[in-house]
Amino acid sequence: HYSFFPGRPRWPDHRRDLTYAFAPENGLTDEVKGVFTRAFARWAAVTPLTFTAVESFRAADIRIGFYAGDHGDGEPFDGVLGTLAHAFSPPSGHFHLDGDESWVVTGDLRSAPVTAIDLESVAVHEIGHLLGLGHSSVEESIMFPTITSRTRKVDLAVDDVTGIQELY
Ligand code: TQI
Ligand code: ZN
Ligand code: ZN
Repeated sequence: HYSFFPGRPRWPDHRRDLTYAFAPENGLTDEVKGVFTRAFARWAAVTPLTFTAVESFRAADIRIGFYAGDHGDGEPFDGVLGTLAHAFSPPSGHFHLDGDESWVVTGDLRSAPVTAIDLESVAVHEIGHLLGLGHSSVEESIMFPTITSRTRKVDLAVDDVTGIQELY
């Protein structure tokens, strides 16, 4: 079953059209950016929320960046595997991914390194957190707190949709 963060934080009614931007220093390719666009679209399809990419990192509601190790927010990343990414509850908008992971953007996961992690799967999960969902006890849920390397899980389960629709 889905859960919310303590105090049930969410983006307020007057902030339904959210913007996102990528840390300029990451110099991400359009292919990588497209993974996030697809991940946002999965949540937009089941909520009144919209997500629009903007150029200004400073001005964006949701700020996405890849960082290795200590990156200044008191929650350092830990190298390969372990913590893969973290996102903070609304209305923080901080979405950080561990730059030391072997992120898989496209192609065959089976031929990827054993430690490879599917980027879109993690993005869909972290966006759930950014919107106010905690973890779920339902194994099929995107918000279930386990991910296996070289596995792709990107479709929202009924439990995810029920949870997010209770919030928005
Ligand atoms: N990052 C944790 C996560 O996103 C960070 C975290 C731990 C957390 N406890 C939390 C975030 C409580 C919000 C609330 O869950 S992670 C998974 C999953 C991670 C884990 O790197 O461990 C995914 C990132 F669900 F598979 F465990 C992505 Cl999909
Ligand atoms: Zn961080
Ligand atoms: Zn999580």
